Formats: sequence, C-alpha cells, structure tokens
Amino acid sequence: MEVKTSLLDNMIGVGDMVLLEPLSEETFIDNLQKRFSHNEIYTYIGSVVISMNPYRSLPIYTADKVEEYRNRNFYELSPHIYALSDEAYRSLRDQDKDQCILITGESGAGKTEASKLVMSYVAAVCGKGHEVNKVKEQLLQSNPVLEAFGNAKTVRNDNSSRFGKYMDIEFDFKGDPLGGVISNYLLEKSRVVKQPRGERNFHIFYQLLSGASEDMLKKLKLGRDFSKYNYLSLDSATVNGLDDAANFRTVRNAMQIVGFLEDEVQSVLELVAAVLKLGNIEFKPESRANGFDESLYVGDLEMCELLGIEQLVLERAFSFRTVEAKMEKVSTTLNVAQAYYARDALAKNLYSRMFSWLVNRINESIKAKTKARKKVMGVLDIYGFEIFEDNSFEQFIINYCNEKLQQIFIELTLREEQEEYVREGIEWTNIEYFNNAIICELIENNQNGILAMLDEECLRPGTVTDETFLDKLNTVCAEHQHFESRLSKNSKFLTDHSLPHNCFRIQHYAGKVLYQVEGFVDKNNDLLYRDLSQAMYKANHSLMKLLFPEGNPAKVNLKRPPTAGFQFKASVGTLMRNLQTKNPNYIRCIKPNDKKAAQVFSESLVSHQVRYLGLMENVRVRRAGYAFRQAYEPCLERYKMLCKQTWPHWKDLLFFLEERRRQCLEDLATLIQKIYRGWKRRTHFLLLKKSQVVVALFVGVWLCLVPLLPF
Ligand code: AOV
Ligand code: MG
Repeated sequence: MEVKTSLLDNMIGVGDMVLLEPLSEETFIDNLQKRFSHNEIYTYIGSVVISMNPYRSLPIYTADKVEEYRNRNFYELSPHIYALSDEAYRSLRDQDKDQCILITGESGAGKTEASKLVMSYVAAVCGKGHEVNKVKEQLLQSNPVLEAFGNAKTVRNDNSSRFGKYMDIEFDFKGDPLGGVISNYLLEKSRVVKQPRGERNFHIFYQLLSGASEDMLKKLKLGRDFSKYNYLSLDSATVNGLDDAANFRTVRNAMQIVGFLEDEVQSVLELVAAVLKLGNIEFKPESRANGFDESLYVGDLEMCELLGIEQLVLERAFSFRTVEAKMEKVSTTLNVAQAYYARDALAKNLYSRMFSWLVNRINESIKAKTKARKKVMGVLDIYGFEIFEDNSFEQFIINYCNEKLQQIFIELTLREEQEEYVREGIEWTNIEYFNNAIICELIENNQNGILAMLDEECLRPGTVTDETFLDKLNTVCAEHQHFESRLSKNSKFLTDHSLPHNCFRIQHYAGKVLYQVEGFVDKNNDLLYRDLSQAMYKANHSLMKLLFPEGNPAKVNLKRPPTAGFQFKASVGTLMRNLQTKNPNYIRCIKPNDKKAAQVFSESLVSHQVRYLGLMENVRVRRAGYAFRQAYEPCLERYKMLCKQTWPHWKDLLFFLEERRRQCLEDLATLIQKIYRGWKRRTHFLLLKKSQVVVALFVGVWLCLVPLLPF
C-alpha cells in the first residue's frame, strides 16, 4: 500500500505513530517533540488523534484549511483535528452511524478548544440556507454563554471548565443540522464563595463589573471595584490576555443570538449581582438574656431591593432553622457561624441553579423543531483530571468522571479489540495494559464503593462528620485488604502511615491524589435550609421563584433529595451508556508544559501523560492488528447483489456465518474475492446509495411519462 508522504516525513516526524520505526517510548516522545517544534500539533495513532496544546494561535484553522480537509479521506492529508471531524461527519451523513467525539486529557490540555474546533468545522461543512445557518449560529454561540458562567481561572488553566458538558448535535437525513441538546454535569459551585489562592471566581462576575455600562451597574446596584466584594478573590482578579469587558460584550451578543429575551438577560444579571451582594452580608454576635449567642443580621438592603424580598423575611431566614417532621415544626436559632454557613449555602445554590436554568433555556432555543428521526453527533468536553495542593469533594468527582472516560477508551480500543482478534481465530500475542476498572469499582461499587459509603454515612441517623466517614472508609478498605477481596488485591486506596490527618489517598490512573476529607459530607448532602428556599420563593422576582420551587409552602416535600454523589454517579452512568451506542472518535489532548507557555516541551510531563493515557499500548495494538474492519451484516447487505451466494438471500449467509463463525472465515474470504471481482466487472450503478437510486427511479418514471402528457 502506498503511504502518503505527509505521514512519513522525516523532517517533521511521522504523522501516524503506527508507522514509527523502531517503536519505543523514547521514539514516541521524540516524534511528538519533533512535530511539536514544527507546529505540527496533531499526530495519529491509527484513527485516534493526539493533540498537543500549542499555547498560541496557529494559522491552521482558516477557511482555506476547512476547504482543504472537506470530503478528503482521513489519511490523505497531514494529521489534523479537521480530518477527524470530517470523517465523523461523513460517516454520520453517508453511513447513518451516530457518532461521538470523546475528548480527554488533563486540565489545560486543550479539550475545550478541541471541542469548539470540531463544532466549528462541522458547522462550516454542513448544510446551507437561512434557517440552517441560524441553527448553526445558535449552537456555536451557546459556547461563550456557558463558558462565562461555568469556566474560571485556575492554577492549571486560565479558562478552566468547572462543569462537564455533553452536547448532542442533531442532523436530518441529508446531514443538515436541526438543533442540539446540552447536558451539564455537576458545576463546581463551591467556587462561588471561595477560591483557592491564585484562582478566580466564575468569569461572569468580573465580566459584568468590567463590561457593563454605568447605567446597567446602577440598575444592578453594583460598583466596578472588585475589591468591594467578598466573593471575588483579589490576588488574581485580572488575568493576562483576558479582556473581561470585551468578553462581556461577546456574551451579551451570544445570549441574544441564542434567543434570550432582554428581560431574561436582565433577570440573570440581577441574580449574578445578588450573589455578589449576598457575599457582603455580615452577621455579628448578639448575646441574649438567656446566655445564647445569636447572630444579628447586618445585611445589605440593596440585595432585598434588587430581588424584591422584604428585609425582614431575609433576616428571619438567616436567624432560624426550621426542621419539619410529619406533625411538628421545630425552629432553632442560628449562631454567627451557622448564619455565615447558611449565607454561603444560599449563594452556591442560587448560582448553580441559575446555571442549570441557563442550560435548559439554551436547550429550549436550540432544540430541533421536528420530531423526525435524527442522526446524532455527541461532543463530550468534561473537566480534565486535576491534582491540586488541596483536593476536596469536587476534585474527587472530577477525577472519577475522568476514570470513567479512560475506562471507555480502554474497553473499546484495548480490551475489546484484542478479544475480538482472539474470537475471530486470528493469531494474536496479548498486549498487556493497565485496566482502571478497579479504580472505578473502588469509587462506584454499590456496596462498598467510596460514594456508597459516603451516602450511607450521610443518611445515617446520629452524629455524622467527615471524620466518621473517613473512619468508615479506612475500616472498610482495611477489611477488604484483610479478606483479600477483589478490592484489596489491586487496591488503589492507599492506606500508609504517612497520610496527613483527615486525608485519604487514591492511586488514580493519572497519578496519586491526596483528598482532604473536610467538607465531603456537607457537599454530598447538599442541603439548603428550608427557611432560605422559602424566603427566596417569596421574592418578587420570577426567575428567583422558579429556581426555588421547594420554597412553595403549598408543596412541602419531606422526602430527602438524592445526594450530590448519587446524582453524579447516575448521570455519568447514563452518559457512558449513551456514548457506547455511538461510534467513538477519540481526541487525546496532551499538555506540553505546566507553565502555559508556547514552544516549551517538557519531556517528563509528556511521558507521564503518554504513559497514563495508555498511548503506547494503543499503538502496539494498532500495529499488530488490522487497520480497517467492517461488520458482516452491513458488508453483506451492501454488496449482496454482487454474487449469487448472497443474492437475494444474504441474511441466510449471515446466519450461517454466525453459526459457524470460525469455519466460515475461509468461505468468507473466498466470497469477498468473488464480490471484489464482481464489483470490478459491474457498473458503479450497483453501488449507488439508496437515496440516489430512489431519485434515479423517480427521474426515470417521469421521463417515461412525459410523452404521455397532454401538452
Ligand atoms: P482544557 O479544557 O483541556 O482544560 P482548554 O481547551 O481550556 O483546556 O485549553 C487551555 C488553553 O490552552 C486555552 O485557553 C488556549 O489558550 C490554549 N489552547 C488549547 N488548545 C489550543 C489550540 N489548539 N490552539 C491554540 N491555543 C490552544 V480544563 O477545562 O481546565 O480540563 O477543566
Ligand atoms: Mg475545558
């Protein structure tokens, strides 16, 4: 087979790692480095695309490039994310196969940028016309809106996604876009009230204060000065290269294109302002005659004016906690610490509910307007694996999600592929790889997984603290080690004596992470005092009312809501099942250095990622295996008319093949040869697609009818 020179150019390295000679980790990294230094940031492993973050804008995403890659075969041109996007789109359009684009890599590796590049490429090559263009524009403009409210600067990434996003883009039978559906996964809401050193709150806060007109700020009762707001960190309030004011204009424009009404935008911004004002509410201790310290609200009246809440109502909500049981109601007063806790819980809930509302509102605008069957391309962009100095519940959830995605990759590209060769009777030397199923199990097992134990602890009556949860974790995992159960044999729950106080450590696929247990119970419970939701429901603000439906006194629900961990596990499970029904396309993003710097290639950092992503094993399986596969059924169906054994009863042969799979391989090889010979002899007419045949028949019938017409 002729190999394209673009894939084997020695000067710029080898475009497809499958062709790399000799293959070792050293030559693999060398090849990446050589290509990176020539701005060749994409490299293939067969059909998998490795993408190195260049940390600077490269002239490789122009309209000319789009034209260059349009309708070209995957290996025809040099590696590019556009080639993968084109391949996925054409398979969806021409072969009617739903696709998903799985983008993985650690925080700052370039997943979000990659997802936007895929979307913009597909938008550029699919369909035309006023309505279609409107749909495309709305789909693309949903990105800046969600990034403003769901992304923030972290120490790893100046535009870090703090929520998981999966977007289904829907197409009609011609491949024209019809609309889309976005699913969001657990926003890191703790950021609203507190940010780690060197990080910021969500972009929208800074954008609003920097970019809003004087008039708007006056209406929202806000000032421009970040330092006036307790919820905004000051040590990194401005970020190099980030123009908050300009971005605010982009977001407002995007909201308009997506279809938000002016009133809705105003309501959302009022809630953003309300969160900032909540952060400025203060409480001071007040000693009562009975000796108890109660909190005294010294709040900001403006917040009440903004949301149409009576100050007395808010004051009461911050002073008492009412617990309702079946027949009785018990109210206890809050002390200062509890009042601050209630305030922060309200701010976090308000913001995250508003974020979910935004996603739903966008979905309402971008949803397909037809009920006809759709072809779907799913694009997944989640928060990347992260290890910080302090890792809490949020990192635990984020890293669990990354484990699940790595698991899909391992299952489909390493395990199932190798098993298939063995099943088909092909001579195969097993290639070893690390299967992270054991880590997923440690976290999500229904009986003794960490999430199940956390839930059990949260629902247990009596005094429950983070420490009691940690004790339980240690005891259960130690027990398993004792009994040498499956968990213990490969236990990734590390219990050595060097662990700091109140911590546990997990050996994740991408590295060891030390988790501080503080806040786990609280964040998993995710409870909001009913007094607060009732106060919010009383607001004279329609969006606020909508966000706190449980505050409606007519609808008191005594049932405990599901925990955050439970909900997350369930939604990730649904996502994984959904992804497995689609044809996967992988983009493996790699971060070249930890400094967010252009043209810096840290060999050790890249090797670490290559190792944990399982890329070497991926190349080995690809090299030893076959580059192209086709399932029996579509193959026989498509070529049935080319030889007499399959025409017209091709299904009989399929059944026969299934029955005697091994013995039939030779028969099949002969059959394929016959089909090939037949194909060479016959005209291309036989290979026309169904739709083309229908059109040809239609035109044919018309041509026959024309002489019979009376004119
Ligand atoms: P992430 O999505 O993988 O991290 P991003 O896609 O946000 O990472 O990329 C981080 C930054 O790297 C971007 O803001 C860009 O400045 C730069 N970058 C990434 N890809 C490219 C590219 N192809 N061309 C130019 N610059 C790029 V996280 O969301 O933190 O997991 O959670
Ligand atoms: Mg991201």
